[in-house]
Amino acid sequence: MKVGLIGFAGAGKTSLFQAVAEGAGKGSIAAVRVPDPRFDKIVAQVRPKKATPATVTLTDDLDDAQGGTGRLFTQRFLDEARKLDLLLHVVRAFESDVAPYHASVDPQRDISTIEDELVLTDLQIVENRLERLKKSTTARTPGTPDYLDRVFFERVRAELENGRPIRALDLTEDEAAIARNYQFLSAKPMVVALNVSESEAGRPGPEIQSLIAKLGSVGTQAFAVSAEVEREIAQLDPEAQREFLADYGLEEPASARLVRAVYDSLGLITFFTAGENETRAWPLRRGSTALKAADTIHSDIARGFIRAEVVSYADWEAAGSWEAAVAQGRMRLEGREYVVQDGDLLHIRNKS
Ligand SMILES: Nc1nc2c(ncn2[C@@H]2O[C@H](COP(=O)(O)OP(=O)(O)O)[C@@H](O)[C@H]2O)c(=O)[nH]1
Ligand SMILES: [Mg+2]
Repeated sequence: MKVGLIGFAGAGKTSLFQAVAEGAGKGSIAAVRVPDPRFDKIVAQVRPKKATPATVTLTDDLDDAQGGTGRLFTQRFLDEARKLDLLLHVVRAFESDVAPYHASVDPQRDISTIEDELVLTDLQIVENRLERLKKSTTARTPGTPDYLDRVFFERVRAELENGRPIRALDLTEDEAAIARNYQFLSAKPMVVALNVSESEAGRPGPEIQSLIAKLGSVGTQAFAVSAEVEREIAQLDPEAQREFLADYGLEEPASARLVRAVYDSLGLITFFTAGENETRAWPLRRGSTALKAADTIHSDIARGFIRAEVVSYADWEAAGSWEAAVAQGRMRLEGREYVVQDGDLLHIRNKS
């Protein structure tokens, strides 16, 4: 899953990136580990040669949104943003005498400005497409792909004109497929990181809290973070990290909050494969089948799929090991249509 940081210059994108890339700060792409105590327990029990946690790919290589007049997004930004699975909007919510910003600090304004521009960008694509469909005779013939596009785009145009992002619409499977096909930016899930001042690092003020609640009520995950504080903490050794987090009243580092918001927004769950050579945690879209899980591991395993051996995490934990769970009759054999549950341990029997 590819997540890109977007926002104005000086909002704190690079600071947040460095905080969650564990202080490494090398390059602008990082595999951010998904914190999961269940995975840690499985690894401690299995003691595999290699333990691979689930990760989310975070990139900080998009152009800054341009403050002032003119277009907000560069062409390069648009091209890169279309490839992302999720947009993570870093919003400036801290005052500073030393770090410049193009305007006064106003998180709500910045959120609306960026959202409006995403909507406008999609609206132009929709209008261009409708213009071309006007000339198509098949667009007037029910059942043709052009016809379906036209009906869908006319509805989307009306919504976009009212400032509603495509992600806020209830789409059928077919409509969602069209939206994906066109890589609409306002259709992509968005998470908002409110970059607050040091003093609010652990306990954001009432304004920030109500903004988070407001965003949540329209289905946008948001969290507060002090990128500066977290970047400094990330550079410490683990022991000192825990102390400083506690001092700020933080229960977990920024990376954990970020990943949780991303996971929720994308509708992801985690399943595990507990091999002696490699034990691994895998992100998977909620509602996916065992066949899809097999394909996530390797397309060959999906092709040769016979059955999935499944132990739920609760059963694994109660039994203490895979073998014990099997001995207690807790291992189930499931077919390709089985809907994988969060925490399932899977072993795919396959012909490959
Ligand atoms: N006081 C304060 N300064 C911050 C914070 N986050 C970022 N900055 C500063 O703001 C400036 C811009 O931050 P940067 O991460 O480069 O923003 P970007 O342009 O969005 O990548 C830098 O000087 C940072 O040190 C914060 O939470 N508090
Ligand atoms: Mg930057």
